[in-house]
Amino acid sequence: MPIDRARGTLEDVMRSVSPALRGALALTLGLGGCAWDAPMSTVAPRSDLARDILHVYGIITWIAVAIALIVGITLAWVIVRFRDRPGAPRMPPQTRGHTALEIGWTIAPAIVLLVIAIPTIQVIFRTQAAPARDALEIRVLGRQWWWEFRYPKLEVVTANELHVPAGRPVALTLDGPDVIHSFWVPVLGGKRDVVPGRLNRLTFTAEVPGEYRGQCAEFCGASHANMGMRVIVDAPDAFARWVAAQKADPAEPAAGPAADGKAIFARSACVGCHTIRGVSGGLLGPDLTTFGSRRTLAAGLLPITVDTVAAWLKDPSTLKPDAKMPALGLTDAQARAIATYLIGLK
Ligand code: HEC
Ligand SMILES: [Cu+2]
Repeated sequence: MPIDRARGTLEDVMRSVSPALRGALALTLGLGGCAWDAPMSTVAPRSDLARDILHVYGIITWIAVAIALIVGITLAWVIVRFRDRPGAPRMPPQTRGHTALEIGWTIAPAIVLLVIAIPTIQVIFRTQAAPARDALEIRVLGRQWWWEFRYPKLEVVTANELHVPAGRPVALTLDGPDVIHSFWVPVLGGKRDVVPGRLNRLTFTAEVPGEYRGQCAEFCGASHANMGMRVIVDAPDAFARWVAAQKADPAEPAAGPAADGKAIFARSACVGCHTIRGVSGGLLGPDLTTFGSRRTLAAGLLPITVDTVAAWLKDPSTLKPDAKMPALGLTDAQARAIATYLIGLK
C-alpha cells in the first residue's frame, strides 16, 4: 500500500526515517512521560511511610536490574559465541545433570528472595504497628465519588481536602458506605483499600509542608477517575489556625446574593443531603460548613469559582458522570446566589 505522506501520521513519519532515528524518536517519546518529582511520583517521598516503601522498592529494583544485566549479557554472549558459522558443529556440546550448576541456580534465587523478604517484612511490621499515642486520628470515608474526612477528637468534618500537621503522626482509619475504593497519595506513601464494613488503617508522619495529590486507586464506577483528593500538609501553627477556622460557626452572609443564596439553600432539597452547621444536617453529601475554605470542587474536579460552582449546582452529572447529586432545576440566578453564599463560608 502506498504511504499517503500528506496525512503525516506518526506511523508515516516513523516509516520514512532511518531505523536509528526511529529508535531515537521512540525513546524521546517514551522518556518524555518520565519525571522524578511529578505530583504523583512514588520516588519523591514526603513522609516516613513513603521513605520506608521507597527503600524496599529500591532494593527490589536494583536486584532486578542486576539480574536483567546478568541474563541479558549471558544471552548475548551465547548468541554470538554459538551462532551458526561455516564449519561450526551442528550442535554445541550438550550438558546434562550438572550438579554444581543445579545447586547454584537453586541457591542463588533463594538468596535473592531472602534479601528481598527481610526488609519487606520489617517494613510491613513497622507500618502495621499501633500508631503513636500522640497520633492525630482521622476517619477517611471513601464514597462514590468523593472523600469525607472526620477528625473525631477535633470535631471537624471536611471533604476532598485532608489537612494534616507536618511532623506529627496521623492515624487514618479507612471505611466507606458503598463500594471498595483505595486511598492513594503517592508522595505520602502507601495505597490502602477502603473496604465497606472493614476498618483498614494507614499511619504516617508527613514531613514537608505542601499540597499533595491523591486519587482513588480502585475502580469504583463511572466517576472513579474523578475521585481525586488533595492532602495539605500544614506547618503545626497553620494547622492549628485551620482547625480553629473549621470549628468557628459560619458567619451570617451580608445582604445581597449571598443572603438570597442562603435562603434558597435552606428551603431546597440541599438540606436533606448537606450539613451546614446551624443551617442543615444532611449527611449524604459533603459537609459544606466551610466549603469556601476548600480549593477545589467535587473531589478535585474544578477550581472553586462562582462560575464553576453555579455550573455544578445546575447540573452535576454533566460535569461528573453519574454524580450522586441530582440536578434540582435551579435558574442561573439561583445557582449563582447559592454559589456566592457557599464560597463565602470559610
Ligand atoms: C440527594 C442528595 C443531594 C442533594 C439533594 C444535593 N446534593 Fe450536593 N452533593 C451531594 C453529593 C453526593 C455530592 C458529592 C458529589 C461528588 O463529588 O461526586 C454533592 C456535592 C455538592 C457540592 C460540592 C462539594 C465539594 O466540597 O466539592 C456542592 C457545593 C453541593 N453539593 C451543593 C448542593 C446544593 C446547593 C444543593 C441544593 C441546591 C445540593 N447540593 C443538593 C448530594 C446532594
Ligand atoms: Cu473510588
